[in-house]
Amino acid sequence: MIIKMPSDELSKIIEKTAEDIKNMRIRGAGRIARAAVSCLKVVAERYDAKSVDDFVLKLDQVSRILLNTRPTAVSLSNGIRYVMFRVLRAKNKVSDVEELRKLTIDAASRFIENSMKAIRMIAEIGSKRIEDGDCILTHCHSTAVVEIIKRAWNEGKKVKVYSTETRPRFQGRITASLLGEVGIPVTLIIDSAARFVMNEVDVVLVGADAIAANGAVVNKIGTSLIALAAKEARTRVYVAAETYKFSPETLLGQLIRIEQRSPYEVIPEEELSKMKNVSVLNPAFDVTPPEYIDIIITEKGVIPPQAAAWILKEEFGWSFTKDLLEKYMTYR
Ligand code: RUB
Repeated sequence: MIIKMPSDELSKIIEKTAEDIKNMRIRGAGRIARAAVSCLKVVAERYDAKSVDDFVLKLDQVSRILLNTRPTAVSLSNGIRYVMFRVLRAKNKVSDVEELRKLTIDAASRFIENSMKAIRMIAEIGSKRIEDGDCILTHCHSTAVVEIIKRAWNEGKKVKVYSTETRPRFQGRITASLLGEVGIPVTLIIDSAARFVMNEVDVVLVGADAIAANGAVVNKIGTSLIALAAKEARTRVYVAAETYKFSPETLLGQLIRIEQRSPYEVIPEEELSKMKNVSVLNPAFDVTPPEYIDIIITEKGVIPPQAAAWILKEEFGWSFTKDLLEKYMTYR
């Protein structure tokens, strides 16, 4: 049964989700996408719409609020598109708001279910690429990576892990504690120690926030330096990413926007204010070129980065230009 909610209460839920994503209380590309789509689902369930147009307008407004939270996570825009594409396609065909409401709730639930299933598949496929005795280096905190390593461990592979602390927000501590909890030996290192340990490492395994059509991977700042050190040491680099992290815009030559965060994540405001002529640059992500990546592990299987365009074709079809612009790029 649909329980409608007063609009100010609903606004609070929307604002809280957007704030939680922006402030990184909800973080990691997959979780961001699921949280945004869950928010659309709550709006669909609870908004007291006067008409079909009013319902669509509300979903559209909420989509835009959510899209403004973290610009790099393509999973977020792809999640919103997944739902909104279906809403816009059905809008003129449904008999009333309730029919569209149901369709929206179903689409949102399906995206969330598929996303959870994708992580399980990635864990299953990715763990096959880990061998007994492997030393794995990871950076930041990726759910997909943690699930692969845990699965490999549960299959009896005695791995050990180096986890970078991941300045400035220290997500590496989350990775270390999640892996440590299940018994995996983890060594926390400062980010700049990656090259120091690289000769010992068998596999660098990282997640992704976005993947471009040419196979370039956008992930936590520092990933590209680690990949560079890995290439020098002839260490393999694996990326674990659900297919909804692949960016359709990049097929049309657009670049993925890199989020710039507050300088005060790097240095406290009081300290910075005492310095003369010093400013701070705090990009949240960087781009690792495809030549530095051996494989991308997706829920559809393992691909070389050069096959990223194939994944996009599977997801979005080959009509890159007019259709793609009209159907998928309204929400970005
Ligand atoms: C998180 C990060 C993760 C990817 C993949 O950055 O870079 O490697 O998002 O994560 P932030 P997942 O902490 O700034 O969100 O596999 O969980 O989607």
